[in-house]
Amino acid sequence: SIPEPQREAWKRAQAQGFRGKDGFEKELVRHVETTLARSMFNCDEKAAYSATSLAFRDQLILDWNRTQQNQTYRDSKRVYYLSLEFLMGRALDNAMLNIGQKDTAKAGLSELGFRIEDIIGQENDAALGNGGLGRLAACFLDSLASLDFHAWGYGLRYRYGIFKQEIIDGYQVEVPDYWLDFNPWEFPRHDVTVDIQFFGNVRKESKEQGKEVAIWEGGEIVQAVAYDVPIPGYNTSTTNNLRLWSSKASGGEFDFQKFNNGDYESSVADQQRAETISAVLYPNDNLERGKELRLKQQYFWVAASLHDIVRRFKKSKRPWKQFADQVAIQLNDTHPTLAIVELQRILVDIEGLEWEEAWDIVTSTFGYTNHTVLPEALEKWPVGLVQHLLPRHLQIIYDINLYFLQQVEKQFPNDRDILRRVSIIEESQPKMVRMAYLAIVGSHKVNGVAELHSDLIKTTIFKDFVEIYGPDKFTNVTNGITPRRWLHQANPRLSELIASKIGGNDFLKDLTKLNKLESLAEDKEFRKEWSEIKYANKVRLAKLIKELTGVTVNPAALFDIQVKRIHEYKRQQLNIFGVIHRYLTLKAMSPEERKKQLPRVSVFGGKAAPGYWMAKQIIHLINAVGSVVNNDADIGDLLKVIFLPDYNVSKAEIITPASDISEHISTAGTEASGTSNMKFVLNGGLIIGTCDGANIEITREIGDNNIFLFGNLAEDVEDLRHAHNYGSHTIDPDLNKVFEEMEKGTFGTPHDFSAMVAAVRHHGDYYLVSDDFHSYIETHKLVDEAYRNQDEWVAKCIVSVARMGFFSSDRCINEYAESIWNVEPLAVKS
Ligand code: GPQ
Repeated sequence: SIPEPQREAWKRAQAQGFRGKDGFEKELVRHVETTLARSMFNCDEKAAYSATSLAFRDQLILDWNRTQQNQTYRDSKRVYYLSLEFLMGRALDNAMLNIGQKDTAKAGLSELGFRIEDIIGQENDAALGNGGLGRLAACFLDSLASLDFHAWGYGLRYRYGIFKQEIIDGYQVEVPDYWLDFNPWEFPRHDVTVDIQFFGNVRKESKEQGKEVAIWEGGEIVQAVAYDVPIPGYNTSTTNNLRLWSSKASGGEFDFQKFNNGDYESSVADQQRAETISAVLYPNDNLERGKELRLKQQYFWVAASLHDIVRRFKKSKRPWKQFADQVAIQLNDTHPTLAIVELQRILVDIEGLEWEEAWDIVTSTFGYTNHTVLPEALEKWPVGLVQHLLPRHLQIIYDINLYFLQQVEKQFPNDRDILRRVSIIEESQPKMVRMAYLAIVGSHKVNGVAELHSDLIKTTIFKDFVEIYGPDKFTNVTNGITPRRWLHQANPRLSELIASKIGGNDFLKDLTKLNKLESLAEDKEFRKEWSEIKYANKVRLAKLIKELTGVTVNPAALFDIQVKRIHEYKRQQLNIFGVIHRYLTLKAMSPEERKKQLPRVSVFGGKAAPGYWMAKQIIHLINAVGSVVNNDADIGDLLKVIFLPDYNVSKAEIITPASDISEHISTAGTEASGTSNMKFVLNGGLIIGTCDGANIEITREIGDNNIFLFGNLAEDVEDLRHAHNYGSHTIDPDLNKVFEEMEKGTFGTPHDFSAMVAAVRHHGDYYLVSDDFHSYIETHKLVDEAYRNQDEWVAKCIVSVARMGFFSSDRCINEYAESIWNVEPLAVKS
């Protein structure tokens, strides 16, 4: 720190952001000419993007500095959101809007010869996530900053984000996403490093008074380097931090010892091995595959983050018993569960606390969010692997389990089986560590992400734990989305129209204010403006479709959209079977009859995990159906089937505002919440969906006459599955016709799709596609009918938007703050 007498000079020289259009232009040109070493003679759009971003980054970092200084000075309780995924998308547009300087930039760029949309379009998405879970984390960061919470995100700085998807001959091909060639949004902190240990042995050493301490030694060290990403709040100077860790060989660039011994190649190999840890995001959604490198990633990230958090706490010189008053750590799913073990290790082995005292601190610090009930997604690690990689942690896990089971045994003295059921160690071959159980035992609160989901975890996968801890440990926080990105940024015209009618932009910070729209649903003039915006958004999507697939679609058609990860439980197969049914129905009509039908565009988008064969077959079928239907002269505009390649956040910003209807049709009880359902409704689209996840609460909020619900209920799923396997299983006759057509070769080699058909006919139809098919088709008929009455349709859309206030991620962050973290917002004082 600079001594007092010199501080005046610092203050005089203080960095200042730009002001106004001229100030922005000056900064932009300065960055082009100095930072980028270019000039007006070779400044292309990429360079203009870079310079614009640097100008805004400068602005953000000044606010970031002030926020961090302020938060350090106030030293109030901080929230740490640990997530292996942050699906941020693009930063520039968001930064401009949150700072409130987009118009300035637009005018400045225009004077300098650029269109702002082209410049925004230069940015690579920061795609450090798979789907909903990662995007939720990104929305939460936006809300935490916008609401002035003192909060940091911690994650990994993957060199490769989620792969880019190409469609070749109708099949998904994965291409690496090397997104870091130029990333102006991160600040490398080469001075903030943590050494992370792996492997080695544990030795016990006796200390005074017969006390034993564990010493973990040997093994190897990998260095974690911090990269900070500023997170601007909307219309506030609070700028929070997302700290991403990157792995590097420890001891500088490489091992000089080895180098001097003439072992140059192996020192380079060590270096590369260390760097592999943060190299790539695992591309699985709702699936855990138990790879050693994934466990290494988890520990590397968790250990670096905890070291950082503890270091910050220790600076305040408070006693340890105040730790949980100063620190709340939220575990985004079980991926960071080792943080529980690591904090216990730090407190007991390094800081010398007694086990019980340490454990009290640990359990008061952590909260755990569960995002799925799917068994294949629940993390388990082989005991042998944990033992090898983290020998001391395995001992601590065993001790945690021992004390936990002793307590359970006392509580249920006559129940032997409960111990087996709830043990953190599954006594299988090989033995496994059940991470969700460890997360529950080590946290003070466990939450699901929608009401149905939170009820389900209490009655199914975590039932025994409700018996043990009582129901209060388990709670619900229904997911939400940030209206800044998902309305204001993605749909600027709608945002502007709303603002002009309800008295300004306040709704972007208090989304319940949208309710003032409700009375406008019957206003003819307003409905017209509303429809024009929807139409323009559809034109924008039609353009993207043309660019990416070559297919021309009619923007006047009903746009029916399903975009999300491809998964059997999300049932894109139900959708495409329904599309085939529609095609067959149209083909069977006379030309006169056909003329009366409503034109439709069925849009699909989403990535399949590279190892998920069935999901890839579904993509192939969608494309195969598209190439037949889109080229059938009998059909023309009446039906188009589009698979949009490489669905990501920036494409979602174009797709979401353009839907008339979107599909959220998971088998009841399988989709924990879903969040794109909220985005579509907020953008004035209606939805067709099952009684699952947040669809249920959306229905409660907007009214059941504004949503198209269909299908079996979660409570009936088990019986239906049982009947498929042990009774007679008859397939819906309309679905059978669809299958027969596929088997005739109408969409290419029948063999290509035989597994998808067999899954329904012969393998128990686990996802209830046949059971729900009839009501799905019937409900789509209702959609067509409703769409014909445009006045009523638009009124439904307006009323729905008016009632979506509940689904802001601001509401959800306030709930976490109150019921789990016990923190209050504190704005930066200027
Ligand atoms: N979710 Cl476990 C993911 O995106 N990936 C995962 O690995 C798991 C859950 C989703 C979940 O499927 C959605 O229903 C939720 O809306 C979302 O998490 C956020 O909670």
